[in-house]
Amino acid sequence: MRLLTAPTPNGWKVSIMIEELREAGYSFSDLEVKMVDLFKGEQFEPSFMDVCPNQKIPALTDNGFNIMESCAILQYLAEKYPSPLLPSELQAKFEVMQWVYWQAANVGPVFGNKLSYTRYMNDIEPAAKAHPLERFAKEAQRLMGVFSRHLEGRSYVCGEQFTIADVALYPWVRGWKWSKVPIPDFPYLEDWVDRVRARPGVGRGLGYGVPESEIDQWSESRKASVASTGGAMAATENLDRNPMSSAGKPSD
Ligand SMILES: N[C@@H](CCC(=O)N[C@@H](CS)C(=O)NCC(=O)O)C(=O)O
Repeated sequence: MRLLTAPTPNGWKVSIMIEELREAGYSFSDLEVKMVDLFKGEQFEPSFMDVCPNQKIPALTDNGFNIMESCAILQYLAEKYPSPLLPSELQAKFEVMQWVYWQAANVGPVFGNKLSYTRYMNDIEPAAKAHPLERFAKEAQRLMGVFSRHLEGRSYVCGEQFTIADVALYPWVRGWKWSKVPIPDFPYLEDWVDRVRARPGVGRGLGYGVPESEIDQWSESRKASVASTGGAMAATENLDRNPMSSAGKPSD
């Protein structure tokens, strides 16, 4: 099995999953982890695009089968390696899956956009950022309100059992200081972040591609390096990196 990843929220979902499955007794002795250098643009190289046509990490190859999209990879691993991370009974399973979909459709894109306008969009005037910043900040706040209300009386997303719904949500929510989404405004989120962080598998998963001393507290030089990587990736002109773009470009 080969994991193509990078030290980012979507990448950490899968590395946390692998380490949680190790906690559940699976060995992953054949696992090869390849760090993809997003700053150098390795996600646009043909060898990466053969595995992941969407040009974004993470991606996984398992016995010749390629799979992309972090949450699809979580479900694939959860079904291949049965454990309490994903119940098999239909309704219990979909109690988990609805939150996985909620993360993929809402928290990931909204936090990603909020983060881009907060930290990375240095090539545009502050006035041009004002509307998207307000929009994504308000939606991120609304989502965290939904999540906090749901967590009342629960240790994890689906009750007392840690599942792939927690795995999918945690890397984005833990980065609230970086994306400047003030989760301390909500009563149950910080406790959940601390509870998830305390799990040994989660700690090891967060260490993929990151020096141990920087797992919880980035150095100033790391912040600057992540900001410049993010800045290059978020730049609107770089959205055009599609081999078909000149042929397929819509006219205004
Ligand atoms: N929906 C995708 C999103 C993946 C994604 O946005 N990955 C980012 C890193 S967190 C990436 O590879 N960015 C590179 C780029 O945008 O060029 C997933 O969940 O896997």
